[in-house]
Order: sequence, then structure tokens, then C-alpha cells
Amino acid sequence: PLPFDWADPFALDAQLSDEERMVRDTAEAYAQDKLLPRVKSAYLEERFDREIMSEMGSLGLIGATIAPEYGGAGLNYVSYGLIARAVERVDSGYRSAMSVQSSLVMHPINAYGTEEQRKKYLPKLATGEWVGCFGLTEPDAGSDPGSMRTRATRVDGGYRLSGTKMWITNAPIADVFVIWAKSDAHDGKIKGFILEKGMKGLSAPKINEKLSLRASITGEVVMDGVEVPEENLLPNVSGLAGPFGCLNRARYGISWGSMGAAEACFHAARTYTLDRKQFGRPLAATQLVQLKLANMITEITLGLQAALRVGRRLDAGELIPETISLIKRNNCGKALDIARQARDMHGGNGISAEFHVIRHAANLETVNTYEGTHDVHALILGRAITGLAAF
Ligand code: TGC
Ligand code: FAD
Repeated sequence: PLPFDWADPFALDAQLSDEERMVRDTAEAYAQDKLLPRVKSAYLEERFDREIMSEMGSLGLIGATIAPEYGGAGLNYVSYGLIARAVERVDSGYRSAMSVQSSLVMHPINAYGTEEQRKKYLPKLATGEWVGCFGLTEPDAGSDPGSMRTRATRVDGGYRLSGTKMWITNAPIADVFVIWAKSDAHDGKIKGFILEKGMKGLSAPKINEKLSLRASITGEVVMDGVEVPEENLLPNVSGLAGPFGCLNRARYGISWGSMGAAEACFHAARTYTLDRKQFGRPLAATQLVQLKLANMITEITLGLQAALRVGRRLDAGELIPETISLIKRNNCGKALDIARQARDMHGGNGISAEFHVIRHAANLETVNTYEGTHDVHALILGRAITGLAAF
């Protein structure tokens, strides 16, 4: 028999192409050298360092799947997943900033926009010169975005948008806002609009005192009769299929990212319990600790393999939303369990920012909730299994 590689039991590494390995190495080197050293203070001070977007942009880590003619790196979805995993190994909030910009802002402009919109927005979003946000959720419409209240009414030369979006990643620092609203001019159907910072009636106040995802900036988006010109409508999609088409990509990325956070916790727990001695022997010599480590690496290995499978299918043009619900739900839930276990295995030190595990656990509470909660993804799968919608 061949030796067992405890850090990569199914040899994920060997299933990647040379280009994918190169992308992974670039993302991991950046995340470990540039993100890890500042995450503790950013988290404690509830601060997102704006320059992170430009740094990621300069390395091609933003809009990785977008074609080079619009400033993207033209990579496949497996590479995008590997970037998410490397970045979230440091902090879910940093991965959030990257995935919102890539999947929720650049993707809709690329897929549903005009050529003029692609040329105007994508290159500056890809370099991180501009920051984007995605407004779907509202104070009274979270899991049920179809009940949104934001309205677009027809005016001379365009539309007037009124409403409030809630819990919007990157909003307070955003230059570009992809906003979903019910449009009177389109029979009340949901349409996407590109809003820009500085438009009259548009504001994005920061949401303070989050106890999760503190290194990511989150805000409301308040639209008080914002006038949006016709050329800022995303013309090529209508209905919830628009935002959900973006969410498919972001949820897929999160399934890789959450495993990155889980791996960080697993490695921390292994190192800590090998070093820490109680009752005259390393904690890692106890059966309970070994059981926990075995469970962790089992879930991580299966979760990564599943994410790779879905990524390969996406790259082959096989997008099946329910398979994305399956891995988003499973990997976020398992990562949250792993982070909580790792926190426990660190004892009192586990609650200190110094050891990172409680930060991951607190972050993963959000990751398990946004982009469709753990239970909402169960209901999406339940509907597909039974043919009955139980929402
Ligand atoms: P339903 O009747 O199921 O569908 C309405 C229309 O949408 C189409 N559709 C999809 N299209 C593409 N991909 C998918 N995954 C799709 N799912 C549905 C569907 O075919 C239909 O099209 P049409 O043309 O017939 O109109 O809609 P419903 O209202 O019953 O939906 C129920 C449910 C639970 C599936 C859905 O509302 C849901 O997924 N809720 C969760 C909401 C959510 O995920 N919000 C995310 C907000 S963004 C965010 O959290 C960003 S955090 C980012 C970060 O910081 O990283
Ligand atoms: P609710 O929908 O009110 O759900 C509350 C609880 O009820 C959950 O446990 C849920 O699973 C359960 N539930 C809901 N419906 C049912 C049902 N039918 N049956 C059984 N149980 C049900 N949104 C954006 O648009 N853009 C962003 O950039 C963005 N970033 C975010 C960043 C952060 C830090 C956070 C916390 C959220 C962000 N969100 C964003 C919003 C996120 O997508 C929503 O919080 C999420 O979709 C859940 O909606 P809700 O908070 O309104 O909870």
C-alpha cells in the first residue's frame, strides 16, 4: 500500500492541472503573506482594508473567470474555487469581498449586460480600482427575495428606484451597485440595475457592531428616488433567474471557501493538541482528540472532493443548481462544526484572537446563513426530491 497523506488524503493536488496549481499557489502565497498578518487587527477593529481589492486585482484574483478582454483572468471555475479556498483559509470576510465582486457584480454585468456596460465596468472592477456590491436582500425579504419591495418606475430617459436593501457586503465602500428591483415598466418583473456612487438619493450606511465577519464591511443601501439612466438597466435577464444565476456561482465558491476555513481550523487543532500536554501526555494522544481530528479530515476531504466534482461539471457546462445547494449547505455546515470543535480543543486559548479558531467559528455563522441559509438549501433539495415546495 501507498502511504496515507493525512493533509490531503484523496490527493486533491494530483487532480489539478498545472495552471490550477499555479493559481492556487499564487492565491495561497498572497493570503498567507499579505492577508494573515493584518487579519487580527482588522477583525478586532471591525475594519476592511480597501487596498485589499487592488492587491487581489493586481494578482488576477478578482473576476477570475471573466474573459481577458474585459480584464479578467479567463480561468475556469475550479481555479475560482481554489482562490476562494486560499483566501477563506485566512478569513471568510476577505473571501466575501472577493466573491461578491467576482460572482455577484462582475458576473451579472458580463452575463446580462450590454457590450458598453461590460467595457465600462468590468476592467475597473477586475483591477479593484472600483468596488462593487450586490443588493438583493431587504429588511423584510431575506430567504424570500421574491417579496422584495424595492421598485423601479419609468421616468424620462430611465427609471427611478426607491427602497432599502439590507446586509449588503461592500456597500459602504462601493462605487458600483448591482440592485434588483421590481420594475413597473416590465410588468412588475424583477430587473437588475447598475447604480453608481454619487447618484442623487443613494446612500449606503455601514452596519456596525457585527460579531461575525468583522473584517468585511457590510451596509444598507438606501434608495430615495434614485434616477438611473436607461443604459444602466441590465437588459438581458428578467425575474429571480437573474440574481439566482449569480448566486449559483457565489454559492459554489463558498463551498470551496468554507472548506479553506475548516482546513485552517483542523491544522490549528492538530498542531495545538500535539504541543499541549495535560495528564503527562499530548492531548493528541487521547482517543477523544483523535476521534475529532479523524472526523474533521473526513468531512474536509469529502467536502473538497464534492466541490471539485461540481466545479468540473461547471467547467463542462453542466450547471445543476441543486448540486450547488447540496455542497453549499454541506460544506458550510460541516465547516462550522469543525471550527466549533477546533475552538473547544484549544481550551481557554481557543477564545483568544491569537489562535484564530473562534474568529473562523464566528465568521462561519454568517457563511452558513448568507447566500441561502442551511435550511433553505435543504428545502431546495427537498423540493427537487419530492416535487413539493415546502418554503
Ligand atoms: P422559484 O420559484 O424557485 O424560482 C423563481 C425563478 O428563478 C429561477 N431559479 C433559478 N435560476 C437559476 N439558478 C437557480 N439556482 C435558480 N433558482 C430558481 C426559477 O427557474 C424561476 O425562474 P422563472 O423564469 O420561472 O421565473 O423561486 P422562489 O421564490 O420559490 O424561491 C425560493 C428559494 C428558497 C429557492 C429562493 O428564494 C432562495 O434561494 N432563497 C435564498 C435567498 C438567497 O440566497 N439570498 C442571497 C442574497 S445575496 C447574499 O447573501 C450575498 S452574501 C455574499 C458574501 O458576502 O459572500
Ligand atoms: P430569514 O429569511 O428571516 O430567515 C430566518 C430563519 O428562518 C433562518 O433560520 C431560515 O433558515 C429560516 N427560514 C426562512 N424561511 C423558512 C421556511 N420557509 N421554512 C423554514 N425555515 C425558514 N444579501 C445580499 O443581497 N447581498 C449581500 O451582499 C449580502 N451580504 C451579507 C453579509 C452578511 C454579513 C450577512 C449576515 C448577510 C448578507 N446578506 C446579503 C443577506 C443574506 O443573504 C440573508 O441574511 C439570508 O438570505 C437570510 O435572510 P434573513 O436574514 O432575512 O433571514
